[in-house]
Amino acid sequence: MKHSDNFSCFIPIYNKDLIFARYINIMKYSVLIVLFFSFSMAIGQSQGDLSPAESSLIIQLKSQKAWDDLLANTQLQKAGVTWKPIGKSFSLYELFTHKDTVEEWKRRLSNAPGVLHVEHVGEVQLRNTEPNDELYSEQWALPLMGAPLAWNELDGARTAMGDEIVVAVLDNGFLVDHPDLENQVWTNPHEIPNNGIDDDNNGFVDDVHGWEFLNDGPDHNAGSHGTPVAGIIGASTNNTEGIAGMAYNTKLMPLTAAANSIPTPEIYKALNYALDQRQKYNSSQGQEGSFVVAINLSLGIDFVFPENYPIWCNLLDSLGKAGVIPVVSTTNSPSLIDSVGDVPALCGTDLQITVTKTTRQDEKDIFEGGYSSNFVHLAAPGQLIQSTSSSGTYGLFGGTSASAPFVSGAVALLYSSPCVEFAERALSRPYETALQVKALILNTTKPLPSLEPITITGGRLDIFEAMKQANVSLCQRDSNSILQFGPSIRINKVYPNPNMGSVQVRFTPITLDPVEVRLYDMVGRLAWEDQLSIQVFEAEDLEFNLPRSLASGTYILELSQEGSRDRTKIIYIP
Ligand SMILES: [Ca+2]
Ligand SMILES: [Ca+2]
Ligand SMILES: [Ca+2]
Repeated sequence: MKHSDNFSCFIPIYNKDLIFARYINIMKYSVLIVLFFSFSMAIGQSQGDLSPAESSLIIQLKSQKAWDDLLANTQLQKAGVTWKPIGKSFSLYELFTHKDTVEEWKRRLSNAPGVLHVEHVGEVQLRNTEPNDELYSEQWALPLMGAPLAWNELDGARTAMGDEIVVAVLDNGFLVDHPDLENQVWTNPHEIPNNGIDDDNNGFVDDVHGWEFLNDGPDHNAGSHGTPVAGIIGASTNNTEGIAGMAYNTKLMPLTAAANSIPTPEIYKALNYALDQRQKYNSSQGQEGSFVVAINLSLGIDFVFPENYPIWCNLLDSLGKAGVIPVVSTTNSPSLIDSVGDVPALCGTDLQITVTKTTRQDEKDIFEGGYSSNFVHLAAPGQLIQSTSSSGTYGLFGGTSASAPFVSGAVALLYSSPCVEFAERALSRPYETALQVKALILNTTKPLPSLEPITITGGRLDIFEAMKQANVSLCQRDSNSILQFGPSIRINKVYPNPNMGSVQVRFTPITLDPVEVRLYDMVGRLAWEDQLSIQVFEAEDLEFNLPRSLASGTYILELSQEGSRDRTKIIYIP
């Protein structure tokens, strides 16, 4: 039935029951519609079946009088727009119009006198990210690290540019058809299954879901170690089954070295497999390979040093250069690893993150877990961890092997940050971007006294804190200013901005030493510099005058202390 919205001008609509009444009346008086076709709508004719409140706007006015004036001066009624008040004291109304005309009404009403704001009706989601997985209530470690809050923003599935995020799981295999893992298993998009051909030319025939390196084939065994590791990283989350995984919705690439004691050549082949996937992805801008962002190594050799295994360290370094963060469990022996030896923990490559374990009490486990203020970056829970098991069910898992997967999952989550610039850089500058992600994880750990002297950060993984800072650190900041780990100077506010010469900067210094202030023009030339002393250690206000000789325009203001710097844009209008 074609119709004109004009008709409804005869039916004052003030509540939803009456909207229904509008429907009834339309049916009843449909013959009248023809008569009112001649009413020209103020902003075009609507088509299609009439339904109540096809689309709606909310309008806020300066006063009730403004609303009355609006009604008098616009042809809201004639055009078939209906409304109902929202509350009495704010001059707020919800307007109902046809979806074809809603944008035009929004534009017109926004410009009308006495109108403060016009907005579309939004759908509000309950901020309940606690997943519905059956065993979630037993997964104490996830809320401790703020995972449910981080899941408000991050799901680990894709980058802002749509790249599918993959974590490689180098382990003794995981049960790929486990009900909580089967949907998370990575599928090689460039390999046709079971045709006996190495379609993507990576040296592995029919490697549709990764590779098993002991028997050299595409089928994986169900490792009693690899299965819980995979589940902690990325079990299907919010699927009413089993557990939640840290990475919520990331793909898991099984790289299986099918034994409990794995010869290093198998490890190296697996590292090469992941490296090849990511290098191809980088060089082809996503046309080939896969976007592997981390490789989980809940494994190692105790009582050896990097000089015994330089090739292993070298491969981890190459992975880092390609943008793959190696996440490594330190030994379960409660030892200072610098002294006793631990590979690959001691490789200490740029990108690697080495993890020890904390207990149910959120303390360093004194009975288990290596430590080092030079090589172990942080801790994550590693005791009484509920995860997927190789029998196809669930069970408790523990040790540093349970800790590293939480960090791998966190890396994957951060790559799903809703920032296009970051996602673009992840392909054009994979190494620098991965360094940013590593720095973000390390800079946002929860400080714990028991970790303070014996790890690099003195803290335990806090993914919510990392998520909160991701938008600033990964997205807006000049990447150079956050590549270093450690205390960093922060510009909190510049005012007024634009300014006419006198600038106040509120910032957080890292020492009481003088701060270097520099101004660069938009092509990066130094326009002015000074050194200013500061008074207090907390947030500090710095006030200075820019030279009168400076041309008006936009500049980059940089504050630096001890190699740490922060920058922001300022506009100077002398
Ligand atoms: Ca292949
Ligand atoms: Ca094939
Ligand atoms: Ca689940």
